[in-house]
Amino acid sequence: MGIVITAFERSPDGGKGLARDTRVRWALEETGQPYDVRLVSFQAMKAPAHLALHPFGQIPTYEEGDLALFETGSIVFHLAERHPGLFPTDANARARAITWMFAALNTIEPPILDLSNARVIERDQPWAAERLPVVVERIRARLTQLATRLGDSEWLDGDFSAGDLMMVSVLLRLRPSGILDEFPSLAAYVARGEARPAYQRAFAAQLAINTAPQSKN
Ligand code: GTB
Repeated sequence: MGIVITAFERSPDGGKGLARDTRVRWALEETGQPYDVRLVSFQAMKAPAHLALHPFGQIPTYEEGDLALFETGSIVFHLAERHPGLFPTDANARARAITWMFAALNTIEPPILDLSNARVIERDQPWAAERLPVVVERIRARLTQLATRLGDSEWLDGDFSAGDLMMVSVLLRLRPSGILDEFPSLAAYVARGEARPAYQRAFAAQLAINTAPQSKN
């Protein structure tokens, strides 16, 4: 069996590429791995067959032979480790690329997720209006630090790596908020990521699914 990932049958973003299968597709494209996609509905995600693959009932999952993975960090790490294209060969540079993957997922993504939660899930809470500016300021503080480190470099540490793939993927989620545009160097960094042919292929593949006419069954 080749590689099979799961994705939303219909992403709530309508194909903007913000659902997390896009970063896995991107890693597969960067490493030149062919893959198939199994589309799942929200209902199917919570059913036993999918829960056996993903204990939290989410997408994406990754299957390759008898290996089943969940968590995009783990999936991208797996691909970067097994195939050339996403990790440097030098051991220390590789360790730093892994560090940036963790930084993206553990330091930058959490406040960005807080913003989504504040805007959507917590919107009707009596304290929502007070919380929102606090969350936005926390993001700005992190982006200021990240922009300082990036400086005028093309990528975070030498050549493009899995660390950049993850960081760009995480930052993309901010674009609809307008906050990314407050940081021109980071907006340009994200645009460089999006311009990569592998990203373009990944984006086009998820867009095709999310804009295809829906079956009436
Ligand atoms: N930590 C996990 C990982 O990195 O793999 C998180 C996985 C995750 O949150 N998956 C989401 C999911 O399955 C889809 S990506 N949610 C369904 C559920 O939990 O029931 C999150 C997402 C959803 C929608 C948009 N959007 O519409 O813009 C963006 C991102």
